[in-house]
Amino acid sequence: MNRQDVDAVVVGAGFSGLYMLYRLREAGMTTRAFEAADGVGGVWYWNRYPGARCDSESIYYNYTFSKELFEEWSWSSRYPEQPEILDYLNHMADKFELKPHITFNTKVMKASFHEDEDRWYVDTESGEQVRCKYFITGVGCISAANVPDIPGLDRFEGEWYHTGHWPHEKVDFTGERVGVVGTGSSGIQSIPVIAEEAEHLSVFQRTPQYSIPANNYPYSEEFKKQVKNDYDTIRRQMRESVAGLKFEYGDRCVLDDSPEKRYERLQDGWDKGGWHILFTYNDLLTNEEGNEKVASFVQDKIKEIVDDPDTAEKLTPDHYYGTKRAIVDTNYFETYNLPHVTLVDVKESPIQEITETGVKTSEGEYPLDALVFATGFDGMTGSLFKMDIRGRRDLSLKDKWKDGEAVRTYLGLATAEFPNMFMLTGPESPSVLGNMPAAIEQHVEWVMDCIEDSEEEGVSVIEAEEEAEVEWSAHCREMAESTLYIKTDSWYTGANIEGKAKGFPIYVGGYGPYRTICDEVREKNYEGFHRYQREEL
Ligand code: NA7
Repeated sequence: MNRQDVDAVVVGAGFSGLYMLYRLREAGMTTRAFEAADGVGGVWYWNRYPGARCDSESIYYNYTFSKELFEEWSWSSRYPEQPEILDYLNHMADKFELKPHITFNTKVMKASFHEDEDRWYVDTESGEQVRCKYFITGVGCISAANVPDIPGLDRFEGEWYHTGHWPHEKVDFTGERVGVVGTGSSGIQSIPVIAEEAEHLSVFQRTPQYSIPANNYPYSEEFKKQVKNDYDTIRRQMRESVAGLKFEYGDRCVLDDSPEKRYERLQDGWDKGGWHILFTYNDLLTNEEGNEKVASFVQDKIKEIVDDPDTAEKLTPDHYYGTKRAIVDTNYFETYNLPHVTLVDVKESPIQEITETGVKTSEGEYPLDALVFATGFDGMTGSLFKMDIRGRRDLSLKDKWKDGEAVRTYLGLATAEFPNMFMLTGPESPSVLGNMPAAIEQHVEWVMDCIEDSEEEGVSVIEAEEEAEVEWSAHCREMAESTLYIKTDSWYTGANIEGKAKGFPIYVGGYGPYRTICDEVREKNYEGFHRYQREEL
């Protein structure tokens, strides 16, 4: 077999894979990068559904490693839309001439560590094999699409789509009866836009969600100029804050305020839009009574917006606010006031099957020309498990992390028995609880430092120690258990995927503190990692 030998293989060409590839190449390392799609972008390549946009504010949703890149790019509005993010990532990849170093349309099927050589062997779908020292995954943590196993889908005579695998050509719903299953971020963003076209829209909701108006607006030319002058501040906020953008928790607890003052603050957050409410109080995610007060504010808003009381009741969530990923919308609840939009509560009347012509629930059939699954992803581990990753003694990652509770990593970056493998935005890192590009830059920079330090010191193998990862996992779990996150089913816990064991493989301590921990590990000569030269074996 014709096998290439390189220093590092990177899987994925989204935000994380692109930056990792750039840094490796800057360091003079030989690389291969593989990407399943025929272009860069990662989740932003695939998530092209109507209304797709990011819920981080644009000026934070970019890299800051290059001041020049930051200054030459201008976002058009407060929240970046999918086409603009994709343009940005293409611009970055072109600027740094990364595309010639990426093999597109190619899935990595298998990666196995050969202990006798301390090398990874990476096999692709096209039959190519590459041998490398470092195996780095930039596969995202919410990128393995979940299409629910509803009987009859194969019989459906209309078109069906998953929001995370949207066709490239525009899908025109004009004059069609459309069904949307799922009301997470993707459903909530796409429902108002689909409703503008469809003749009739039926929304199949399993769990109602809190959502806050985005209050989106175009950036003025003056603001765009000002942002370029604020590079240092924005970079610092992204690196040091708790969630990788401008927000910091203040010193106020929910119950510190009188009901009137609390209403005033929450109303202010509601008017500003986006994630403001989430950061108004510092104990929102730890204090049940406080959380209920904030939840009740949003519940009342839903009932004010939605005209029909029965529909409003069905749209009103009863879980703790903020414990599912906070959603930001444009006209979501207002859409249910349109005469051609119907809400179907599938907890009350479950979907029984999909027929040739629609969706059948226990209460009857909804005739449909098109069906959209906005049913999310097998989060955290799904995209890693799509590859057959094997460490020492042919141990598969899937077997090592057999169920949710068994996910074990050290810092979310590495896992014992899988030497020289690094995961960008891996399970048990804090990345999904904030602004991803900020988490990604930190991960890539730490991994690059680690590789360069090792190369300089002549260390050929670096592997998380079992003890360190047991401790890190226990720490992550303990911290999660002190919050309300674990009291709500979500893709964070794995509860959205049938048969997946529940856990909470996320570090909830925040980006800033996590960065400090990672830096300390490096300062202590990679404490918790076993590093050696092959000769020592
Ligand atoms: P999410 O947030 O996981 O939302 C998926 C939605 O689909 C959610 O409402 C689910 O209900 C629903 N769902 C999942 N399976 C089913 C079945 N079988 N029947 C009915 N409804 C179902 O995914 P998104 O794509 O919206 O967003 C993912 C992330 O991307 C988001 O958090 C942002 O970070 C960006 P459930 O709540 O599980 O009862």
